[in-house]
Formats: sequence, C-alpha cells, structure tokens
Amino acid sequence: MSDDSGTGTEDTTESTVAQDVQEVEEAKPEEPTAEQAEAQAAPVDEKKAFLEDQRRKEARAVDIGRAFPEKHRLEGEMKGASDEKKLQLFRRLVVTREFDARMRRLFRQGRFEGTFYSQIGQEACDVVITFQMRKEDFVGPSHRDLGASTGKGIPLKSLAAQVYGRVDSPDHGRYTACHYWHPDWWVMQPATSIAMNWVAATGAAFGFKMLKKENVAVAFCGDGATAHGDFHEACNFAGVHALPIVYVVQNNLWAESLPVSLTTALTDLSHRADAYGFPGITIDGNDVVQVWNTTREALERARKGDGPTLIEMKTYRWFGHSDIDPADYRSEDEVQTWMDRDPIPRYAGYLREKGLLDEDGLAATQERVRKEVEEAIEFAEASARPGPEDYLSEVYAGEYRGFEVLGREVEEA
Ligand SMILES: Cc1ncc(C[n+]2csc(CCOP(=O)(O)OP(=O)(O)O)c2C)c(N)n1
Ligand SMILES: [Mg+2]
Repeated sequence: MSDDSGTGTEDTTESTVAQDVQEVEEAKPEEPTAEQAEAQAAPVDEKKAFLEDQRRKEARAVDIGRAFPEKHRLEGEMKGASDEKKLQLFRRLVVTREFDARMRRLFRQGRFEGTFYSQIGQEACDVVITFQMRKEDFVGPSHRDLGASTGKGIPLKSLAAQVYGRVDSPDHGRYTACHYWHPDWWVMQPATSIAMNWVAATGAAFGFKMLKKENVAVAFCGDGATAHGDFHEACNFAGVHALPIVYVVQNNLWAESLPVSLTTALTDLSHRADAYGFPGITIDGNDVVQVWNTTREALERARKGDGPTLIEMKTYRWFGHSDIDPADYRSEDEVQTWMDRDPIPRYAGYLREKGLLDEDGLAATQERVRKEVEEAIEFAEASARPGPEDYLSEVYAGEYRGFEVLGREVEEA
C-alpha cells in the first residue's frame, strides 16, 4: 500500500518537494527573527533534504499494510477481545496515525501556530489501554498522547480544533497544540510541566477510592519525566493508599535530545515501581497483543481494589521531539530499527493471519479514516480564532469586573 489515494486537496502525493519548499517559504513572516534569518540563510539543499526525509517517513507511516521482519510478527491471543473489538481497535490506531501524519504536513504549511508533537510510532501505548476504559474512568495524558484521546473516542473535530487553537477546542483555543483533552470523556488537559498530570491522575484515583466508585485512572508519561519529583511523589502516594491507577511510561529512549542513559542508570524503568511497593512490568509497547493483555490485567487489578501497576512500554518516536526539532542527535540505524517495529503494520498482519482483515478491508478503513480526518480539518479551519474576551471567560469564579487587555477594556458579555 502507499499514500497514493491522497489525503485532501492540499496534500496529494503529486505535490512535489519543490512545492513543499515553496509553501514553507510563503509561510514565512515578512520580518524574520534572528533565528529565522539564520535558517533562511541555510542552503536550500539542506531544506530539501530535510523535507524529503520527512515526507519519506510520513509516506512510510501511512503505508500500514506493508511487510515487516518476521521476528516482529505478533503472537498469542488478545484475552477477552471479540473480533469486532479487535477491528475497532485497529480503526482507532489508524485514526491516530492518519491524523498525526496529516497534521505534521499542515504544520509545515503554516496552517496553525506553535509546534506539533508527533506520536507516530508510539500509538499502541496509548490507544490500546484507553480503548478498554470506561467513559468515566480518568485519563491523565502528557504532551505526546494523541492516542489517549483517540483511543477513548473523543471526536476528531474537537481534537483538530485543539491543534488549530480555535474556539471549538474544549479549551476554546487557549492552549498549545497537541494538549488534547475533553472533560466529557474524562481526559484531562495535559499540564505544561511534565509529570504534573501524574499527580492529577493520582488525585483522581484517590477521589474514586474515597467516593467508593468503581472507576480507575490511567496516567501517561515519558522516560524523561520519570526523573521528575512529581513522578515519585505520585507513585509513593498511590502505593501507600493502594489506589486504582495504572501508570504507563513510554520509554522512547529520548527526552528531547537527552538519551535515557543520562536520565537513569536503570535499564528497565518498571523497576521504579519497586521503591513504591507495587508491581512494575516492562513490555514491548509496539506489540498490540502484549499491550492489550498487560493493560487489561492492570486495569482489572486497579478496578478490583488491588492497587496500582506501573507498565514501562519500550517504544520510539519516529520524528523529532516537536516539529521544529530535526532530531539529528539520533543515528539513522536507530530510527530504521524502530520503523521496522511499527506497531500498526504488525497488528494489521496479526488481523490478516486471523482472517479478520484483507487488502480491501484495510484500504476501506484507511479511506474512511482519511475522509473523517479531512472533515475534522475543515471544521477546525472554519472555527473562529479566540478573541481577547475568550481568554478571560471561565477564568474567574463569581462576578467578573472587567480587565484591561491589549490596551482596551473588555466587558463581560
Ligand atoms: C518540569 C518540566 N521540565 C521540562 C519541560 C520541557 N519539556 C517538555 S517535554 C520534555 C521532554 C520529556 O521527555 P520524555 O518524558 O521522555 O517524553 P517524550 O517527549 O519523549 O515523549 C521536556 C524536557 C517541561 N515541560 N516541564
Ligand atoms: Mg522520551
């Protein structure tokens, strides 16, 4: 399979690298900052090579039916999963991949501001667990957790509006792209300070326990965040009170440009749990079957009142920390090795072997998903940008007496 079916009018495979370069050129502000001026001064060939590399990887990312090395073939049964559930899960993985790949391209075209944190390569870590959760179970995602929202079923229109910073985002356009959430789905907005979500999700789990609810919480973080104080305080508290929570650490080997070997002397981050008196387990985060069975058990354990579990998922982000990071601190070999372990073609292969998916089914899924992604983007682009008054609504409780914004008085509506 290839990306040949295209994902929209602006983004067909017919558009060349030269067009991409032109789009980037056109998106430049008239008066560049010193940093931008330096980037502009770089030889065009370098830019071309960078864009070519990005597009090559993106084309590979959406080629979800491709072959992969036999040693990465998935084995075993997914406990308690009906055939229909297995296919639904596949669709949510594809939604996550397609949305991400499309947004990366739109960012390079200057269609939204800020930056973009791609999750491509890591989707199984988020989607597989959140897909199994109840709507009123609490999710505490971090900055690279698109799959926590798509896994739980938050509509793509709402997620696209979040990326675009528009009023139809649940935060009404107040926050940085990729801080996906929705209160109706019990997914909290990621905190800027990493591992803060760990504390908030632990608090939610404590609340569920105090209120004697059957709900559970799940918190996500990266390898780098496990060195942060909040991570340890939260784990300690959860261990003491045997809270209904599952902690997921996505070890993608890097925290921005810092290798995990400079974050910790541990090889397996699941050993962090040893200090807090609850089980820790390390698994292949790119193996959907393993992730399904391990998270299913951990969710059950939490729901039964047996306390927390920490799951380290070994995984990899294909692109830079954010989309302004060329990630040239990593070797091509390392990237290649992990691209071969892509969770989605591996799972597609598993479904094929089970007779649940064929070439046509795969193409139809991808086509439907692409249409849905395009509709979400159209919705976000048509949604209004927030005005100064939107930045103040819902900030103050009680009577609001006006505030000076950008030199003018804003009255409460
Ligand atoms: C307390 C704090 N320190 C630093 C940052 C800046 N920062 C944002 S993400 C990040 C890297 C996190 O790495 P990791 O936890 O491995 O997650 P990954 O980005 O690899 O998914 C850093 C340093 C921050 N947001 N908060
Ligand atoms: Mg990391």
